[in-house]
Amino acid sequence: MNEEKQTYIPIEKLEEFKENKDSIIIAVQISFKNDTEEDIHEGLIELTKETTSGTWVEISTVTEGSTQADGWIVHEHGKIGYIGIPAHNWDLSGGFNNLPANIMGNYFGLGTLKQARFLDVYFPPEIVKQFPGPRFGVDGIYKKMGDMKRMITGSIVKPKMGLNPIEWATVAENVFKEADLVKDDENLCNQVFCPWRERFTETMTRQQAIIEETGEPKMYAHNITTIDILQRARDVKALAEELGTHHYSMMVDGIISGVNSVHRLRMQDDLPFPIYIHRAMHAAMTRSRDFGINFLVFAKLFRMAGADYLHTGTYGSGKMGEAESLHPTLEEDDPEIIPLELLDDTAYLNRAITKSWGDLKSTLPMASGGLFPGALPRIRRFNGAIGNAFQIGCNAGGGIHGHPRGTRVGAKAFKDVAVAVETNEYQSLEEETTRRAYLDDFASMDGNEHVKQAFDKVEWGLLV
Ligand code: CAP
Ligand code: MG
Repeated sequence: MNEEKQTYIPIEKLEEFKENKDSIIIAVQISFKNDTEEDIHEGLIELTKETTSGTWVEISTVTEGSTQADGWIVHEHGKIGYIGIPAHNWDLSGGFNNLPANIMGNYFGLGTLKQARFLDVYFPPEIVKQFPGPRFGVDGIYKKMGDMKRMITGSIVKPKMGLNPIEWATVAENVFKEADLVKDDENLCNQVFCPWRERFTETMTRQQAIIEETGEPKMYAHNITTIDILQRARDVKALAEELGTHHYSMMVDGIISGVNSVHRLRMQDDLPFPIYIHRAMHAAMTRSRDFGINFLVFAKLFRMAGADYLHTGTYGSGKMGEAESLHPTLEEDDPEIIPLELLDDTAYLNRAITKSWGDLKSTLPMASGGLFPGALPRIRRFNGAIGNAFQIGCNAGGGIHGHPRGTRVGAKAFKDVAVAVETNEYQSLEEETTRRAYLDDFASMDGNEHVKQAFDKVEWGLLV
């Protein structure tokens, strides 16, 4: 079967959706035997049995009642199968810990399958409404950021490991003097060289002074990915209360800690702080075209579980190898069919975590990974094309600390570009050439040398 011709039909657009909308539906792409239509159908039967109630051979222990847990094929589309799973197969009392084995479990290991990619999932409203979703959501986060009418600009302190608390907080302070958000990196938590209490105290003390001096909203996403996340969160809250500050989010490496950990954190009403989900390790599962899980699945689960912020890629503007471009398809509201590769696009992910979904608030997309000041105009354009305008957070580590004039100036360049692309004049420019000319003129103005240095830096440049 011809791979590049494979398209994807969103689950809710299937002709059979209506009669299956009270069940869980998963979309999986497989390769089986010679990939004829018959082979794919046979492979999907194997997969359906393995992920619901069956096994590799017929068994004598099936009862009339046990068929209530059987799965079925809803629709077949090339090498993609849409599989119905009874909603009661998810033991909701088990939270997200009982879900993966039902929708992304054994079938990846079936020796008969030559490919198994879990592309997408649909949950019936009866299930979705059992989950809290983000406590703040995009609007709540922007409210915390003073309802700024631009992209939220942030930085990851670099070097990501090895600095002592004073050194780390000093880098953070220089970011806070100009930009909005600072975060711990994915592997920094409570190492001996940078204990969390000292880092949090030094950082928040400096942050508080800048907030008092400038009146500007700031946010520190502090990594609490540890053995007992809830205890750490409570210890952080107690320390913050001692310091008299609350401008922080609880950052969790969500893939590593598990969606259930995020859900449990969200359910703590004595911890009413934003939850920031970093997705470290996701690429071990999401990049392979052979066996893996599309990040879209995790994005939906993290939104259900309560993620206020979620890393979802950079619309192909950064270092994490997304060879992606926004497909015109997404400029339509609700496409009937899309190119399969669009499922991995930041654009599709960001649409999924911000569009209306039951009573769940939206999750703020965070773009990160090889960003720099000149990358922001393109991100803003793509984010606008899916209808989200300036509502996105953009983080740069190397793209701020690598500025020729250091962190503070790099952070200023990053923030100043985010401001520049929000002018009505810039937003009215249709052509790439006129957008580039506008920003080059902006960078050439007196006082904007720091922006010009960023645009001129050979590893950075300007993407419009
Ligand atoms: C970026 C980053 C981010 C990843 C996240 C890093 O640093 O801090 O964690 O890029 O990627 O450690 O690489 P730079 P994603 O800005 O210096 O690249 O959002 O795709 O999960
Ligand atoms: Mg990082």
